[in-house]
Amino acid sequence: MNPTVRLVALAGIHALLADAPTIAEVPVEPPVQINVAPDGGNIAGDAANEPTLAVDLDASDRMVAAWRQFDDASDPLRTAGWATSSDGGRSWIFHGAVDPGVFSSDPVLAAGGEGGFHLLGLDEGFHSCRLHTSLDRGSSWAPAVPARGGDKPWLATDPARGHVYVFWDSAYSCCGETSFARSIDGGATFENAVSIDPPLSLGTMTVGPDGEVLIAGIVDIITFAVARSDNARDPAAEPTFTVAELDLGGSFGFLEEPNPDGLAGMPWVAVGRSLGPPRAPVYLLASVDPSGADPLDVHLVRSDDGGATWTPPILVNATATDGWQWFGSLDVAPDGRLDVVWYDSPDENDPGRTKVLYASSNNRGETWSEPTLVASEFDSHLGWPDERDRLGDYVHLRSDTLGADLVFAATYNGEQDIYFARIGPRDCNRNGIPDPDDILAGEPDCDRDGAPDTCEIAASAEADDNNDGIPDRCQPAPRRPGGRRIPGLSRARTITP
Ligand SMILES: [Ca+2]
Ligand SMILES: [Ca+2]
Ligand SMILES: [Ca+2]
Ligand SMILES: [Ca+2]
Repeated sequence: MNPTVRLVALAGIHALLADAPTIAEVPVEPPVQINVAPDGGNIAGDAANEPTLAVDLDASDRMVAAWRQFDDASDPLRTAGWATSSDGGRSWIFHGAVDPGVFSSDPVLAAGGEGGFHLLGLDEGFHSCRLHTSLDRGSSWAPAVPARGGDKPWLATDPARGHVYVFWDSAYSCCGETSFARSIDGGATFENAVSIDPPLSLGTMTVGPDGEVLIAGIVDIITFAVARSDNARDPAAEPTFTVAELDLGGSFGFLEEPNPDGLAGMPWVAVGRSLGPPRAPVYLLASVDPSGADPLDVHLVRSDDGGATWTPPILVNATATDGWQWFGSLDVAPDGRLDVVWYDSPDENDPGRTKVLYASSNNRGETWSEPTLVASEFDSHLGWPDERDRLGDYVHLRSDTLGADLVFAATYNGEQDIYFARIGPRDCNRNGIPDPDDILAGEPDCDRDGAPDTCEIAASAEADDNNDGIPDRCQPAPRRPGGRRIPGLSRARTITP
């Protein structure tokens, strides 16, 4: 079933274009299922949730997704399922488990340098993690290395420095009270774990423009926090953290009716990159239970001084405050635009009725666009895998110049499956101009599929064996001696001499 899509007007998705209108439509492509059979059809009887996404740093149409894959929804065994796309998420190849038959949970992906990817997984027993590294753009994975860790792990990379960072809940730690470990050799080995005081849990992590490491989490049920390290980037220093405790205007959401045995989402941290001053505003966002009858809303706070002071809580889902706004997730675009998605379950008599919405802000979170529908209604109560009554604990949103890529779990087949959605115009060469406009302006698209040739070659979606920047299958046909073209061989294929 294809979720229906509608377009709504909202502010500023074209903010990079000097002459762009301030109101623009946000196109959303119909979600595409990722955990599919080779023919693209649904695999019946499985369950899949907690997806994560990483985009190749050198070719944005090349992506890797991973998730908790239960091959049998009635069996608690899950593995790290993984899939790749070479066409910007329009289609996916599901490769199976990274470690077939081996328990792995809570997968988190991050891009490394030179087409590399890292995949962190939680081991059986929930007190250690392993890191897989792919040096072939997600096509295969090297054997995993120990990565310290523990339950509710998160992963971030600093490709410029070759650093890989792992964060986890100190209550489920591999090693005493610790919750953070660093690799300074591209994920080959990890240093001794360090602690963060006070300890944070259930968090996410990112790396800012100056190599600062930022971790979001909770200290207790009503206290959110952002931990910051300014020396993790220095390979000679042992990483240390300062922790800012924050009031997000509500308590941490979990065990809520749309997701009875799971979280209402993770606390997300993001940092602005090019707006300035301030150079790098820091944001924390989560679904929280505010005071009053409303069970759950998405709230955001911002710091413009590196985490010393923070704004009061800002309501993100301003036009849909009834019911549960859960799985609130945040990322920030290169120009500073904030992108947020959440699962919207407004019916208190039928809390499983859920759709996915998106909103953006072009003024550092002060005001938010009207929500755009990303994925039409499904029942979040369907297809719970054996272990617990939940649709996982999170989804994953990755912003770019003109929009965002989302991986999420939904039940359109009557069971839990993983989907990809493109929100906003595609900009595969990251020049701030939508692909169709680049093509209209002369960017070659020899197969007329709407994707510029340069992007398709970069993502290895098209072969370019002679390195001339023209996809081989668009190459003029070889000539016979005498100069006549061989009939029937123009664009589709070439002759091998
Ligand atoms: Ca399925
Ligand atoms: Ca609400
Ligand atoms: Ca472009
Ligand atoms: Ca093309």
